[in-house]
Amino acid sequence: MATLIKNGTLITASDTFQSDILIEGEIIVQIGKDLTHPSADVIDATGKLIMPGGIDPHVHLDLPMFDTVSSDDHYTGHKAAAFGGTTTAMDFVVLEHEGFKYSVDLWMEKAAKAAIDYSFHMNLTQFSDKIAKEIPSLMEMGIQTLKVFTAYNGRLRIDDGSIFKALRIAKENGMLMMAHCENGDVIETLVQQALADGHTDPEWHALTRPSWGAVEATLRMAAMAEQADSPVYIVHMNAGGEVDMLRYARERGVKVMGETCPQYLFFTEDALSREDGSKWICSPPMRTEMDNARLWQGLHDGTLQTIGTDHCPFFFDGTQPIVYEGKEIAIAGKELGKYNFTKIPNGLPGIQDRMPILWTYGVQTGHITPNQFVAYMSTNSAKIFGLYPRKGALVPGADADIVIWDPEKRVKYGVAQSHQRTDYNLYEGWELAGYPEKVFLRGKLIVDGEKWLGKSGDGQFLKRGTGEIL
Ligand code: DUC
Ligand code: ZN
Ligand code: ZN
Repeated sequence: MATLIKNGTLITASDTFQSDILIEGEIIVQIGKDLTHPSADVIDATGKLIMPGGIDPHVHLDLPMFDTVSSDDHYTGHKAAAFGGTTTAMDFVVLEHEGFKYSVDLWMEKAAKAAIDYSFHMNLTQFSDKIAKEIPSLMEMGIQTLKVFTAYNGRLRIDDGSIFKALRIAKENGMLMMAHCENGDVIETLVQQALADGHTDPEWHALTRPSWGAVEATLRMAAMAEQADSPVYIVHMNAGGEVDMLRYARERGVKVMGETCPQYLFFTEDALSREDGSKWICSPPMRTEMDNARLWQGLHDGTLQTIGTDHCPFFFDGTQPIVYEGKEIAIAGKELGKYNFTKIPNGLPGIQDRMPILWTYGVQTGHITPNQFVAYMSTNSAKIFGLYPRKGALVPGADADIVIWDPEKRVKYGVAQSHQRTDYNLYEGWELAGYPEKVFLRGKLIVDGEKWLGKSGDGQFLKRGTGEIL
């Protein structure tokens, strides 16, 4: 089976040019002008933009949290991703006491229903000599990344000494450490104090997680990475001061990279004071307009490398079912913390929203160029996470993960347009100019306008090798 996409404008991380693309089977085989093929399906892409499928480096599908689970699984989350132009998603494996292999097998079972390609990062939430010895086995499983937490004392956090040892092991094995940067000790103290003082509203989520913790933990991670001579990738950067720390460290040659997420670019902690404030509860929290602006600056000048979503949706009101693919479904959500902000499940929807929202409100507004858009949405993640040039590139030999983008399409966005399995959307009523029209996963058309042509099981697990340091 062959598909010939004619007369589109290709946008890559470095160039913009008119060209045709020929796909045979799952692969891009030719890029050039005036291509022909005797039997290909021909798509006229005049006036359309052609980009590599998006890669979301940070999602949490089917993740147990508090007394519930994130409301998108590896099928519904992937379907939503595809409608937003994303064809690869990277999820985080929960480390069980039985060890890495057991934990990965569990996540593989959950992900068997995948509808786009996917890979895993391993949460390194326990550390011992035994675990240290087993870390290299992750590379054999195709998992090149470990995530550590400097917050969530007694649950997910490991101490700095263990992080430092793990950084050295990562370095020896060509692996990459990812870090969730906040100050767990300060947070624990502030949360206890807030509850003792009777503060239970959502705004206290942000007030008990000050941005200074994120800033100093980012510098601390960069410093440990430098001392271990190992790279580190800071996830979900949310504070302007974190961008400063990243810039400071990178200017000194430290191999530190950074990811931000749309919610930290568009919203502030003020959202938590709304009547429906729990919709915006995520960790780390959103900050101030000044932080939004400094994160944009970090993207504009290339201090940051990627935009992920941290997609971890919950229902706003999980007592009221919604209809998804013709069936009613309700999953306990934010209402669990109605009387106590510490019981509100942490996380937001965003896997479908990321590319359309960033196109209109990032590219059209001049914060980033179209080429930076492709770099942040796809190519840089492919490079950092060891998938390039199979993914994230429009070149012969690459997987034919392709988005045909209609720059003229106008959409009033919101929960009605979204396939994310939850009852709200953060961008309700936002006007979009430009939207994905057709999405290919390894040569197969899976989204055609409003039509879903993908299916559960279409997605493949991607074994990853050592990536690049950007
Ligand atoms: N933050 C969230 O808000 N949800 C899931 C995990 C995380 O780090
Ligand atoms: Zn995190
Ligand atoms: Zn996360």
